[in-house]
Amino acid sequence: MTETVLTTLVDGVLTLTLNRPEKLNSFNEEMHLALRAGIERAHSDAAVRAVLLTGSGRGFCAGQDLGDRDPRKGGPAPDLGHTLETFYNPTLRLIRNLQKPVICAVNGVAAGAGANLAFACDIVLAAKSAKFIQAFAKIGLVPDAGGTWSLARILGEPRAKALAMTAEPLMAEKAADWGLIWKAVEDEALLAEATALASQLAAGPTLGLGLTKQLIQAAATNSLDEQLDLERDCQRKAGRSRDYAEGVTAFLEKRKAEFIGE
Ligand code: T3D
Repeated sequence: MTETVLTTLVDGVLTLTLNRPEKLNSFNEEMHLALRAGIERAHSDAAVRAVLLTGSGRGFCAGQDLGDRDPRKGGPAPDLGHTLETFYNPTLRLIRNLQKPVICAVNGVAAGAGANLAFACDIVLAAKSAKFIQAFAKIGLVPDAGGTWSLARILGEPRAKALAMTAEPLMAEKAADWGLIWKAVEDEALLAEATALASQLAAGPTLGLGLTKQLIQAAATNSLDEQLDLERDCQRKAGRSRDYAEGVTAFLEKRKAEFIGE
């Protein structure tokens, strides 16, 4: 049977490739579980120092597989709250709580929960031809997978509401201009550029990068006082790491630091 998520680990980069290209990598139950298992591995496996998430074929991810939601098959309406609680929400939380960088390479259309999965990642690169669509309004749903949270926080209410209510596609370059993603790159360059970035981060001071992620995420809800305290605590931890000692030593010895991620 074809794997719904392809997994490789090379030089500390765990690459997870959504792999249902004939359905634009939309989520069925198997792919949900496989993606979650990949992120869980990133949590527990010290050999993983960065994650790269991308998709096979011409799309990144078209959200939930609507073939599995066909009302014409009869029966009671599905409990979509249950599917969010069981599948999307745990994965989103795992990505946000992972103390390692998660890079997303959006290789093509990202629709519905597929778009919002990308926005949950730490650094998002997209092919210039890629577009982000809050497709939910077209089928009578609300944005999920953290979409209302990401869009409102990053873009503010006017743009968040317009994107969510119109389901108008947002092209990658405009998404970058609006600060929703890190950058849009030439289609042919996407995977190489995203892999190079993931490799760079995987060779970095993992503990410090994880703490940096935690700090920036906490800033959205912390007061300045709370944030200053958290920076103090995180810096204390970072200052005790072997990578900090190596970084300073390498600087003083005028050589490149060799971080071990501890
Ligand atoms: O249900 C729950 O558990 C709650 C959670 C919900 C989360 C959600 O994500 S809800 C939103 C679901 N997604 C959508 O509504 C998007 C549906 N797809 C589209 O609107 C379009 O496919 C795209 C705009 C993404 C791309 O359009 P286009 O013209 O480039 O491609 P296409 O021809 O529409 O799609 C190509 C194939 O992929 C096609 O199959 P076929 O006809 O060649 O056999 C199409 O049916 C299939 N496909 C695309 N998206 C989905 C899908 N099949 C199942 N589910 C999909 N979401």
